[in-house]
Amino acid sequence: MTVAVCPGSYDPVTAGHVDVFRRAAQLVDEVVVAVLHNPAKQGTFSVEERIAFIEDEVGDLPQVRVQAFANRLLVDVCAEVGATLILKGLRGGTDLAYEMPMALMNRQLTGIETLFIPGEPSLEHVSSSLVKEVVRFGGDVTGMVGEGVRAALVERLRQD
Ligand code: COD
Repeated sequence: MTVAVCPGSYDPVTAGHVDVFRRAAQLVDEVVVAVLHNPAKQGTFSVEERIAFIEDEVGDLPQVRVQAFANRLLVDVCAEVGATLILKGLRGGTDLAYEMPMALMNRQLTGIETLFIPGEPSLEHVSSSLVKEVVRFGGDVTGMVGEGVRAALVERLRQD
């Protein structure tokens, strides 16, 4: 049985992330969506909120589960859940430059490999930080995030 981890901060989950989860679920037996802390990012939503948003999106996929891990290395999370792969979406050159050192570091730490799933072109521009910025200044992110996330973003961020 192959278990893969899809790690991220998912603050909040976007349609781009969900596309990666769905495609990952077709490749392995079990996908653990791991909600982790990225020290470079300040959180907008609590971990519990992020998990609930993701669960809303993947409820129809029995092979996908969502779990948060506090103050942990990704490689330790992989060992804990029995994952032999890290699966990540890749949106092009900028993502590659950011992701490569992490992939190599994780491989050096435990030998675990990272596989990249090319981002769906129509969602390449969609990131958690950009959707937050668009909502903050009054733009519409329908289709870029789920309806529950959209409403929560408007409530939390919109400056009227
Ligand atoms: N299409 C496809 N893929 C996408 C899209 C999109 N539109 N948007 C985002 N993605 C991909 C990203 O490329 C990323 O791979 C993944 O989705 C998650 O994205 P984010 O932005 O939610 O998550 P990040 O980049 O903040 O996550 C960083 C981690 C939390 C994974 C990292 O900091 C980590 O591993 N932390 C744990 C501590 C650790 O082990 N540190 C050492 C790492 S070597």
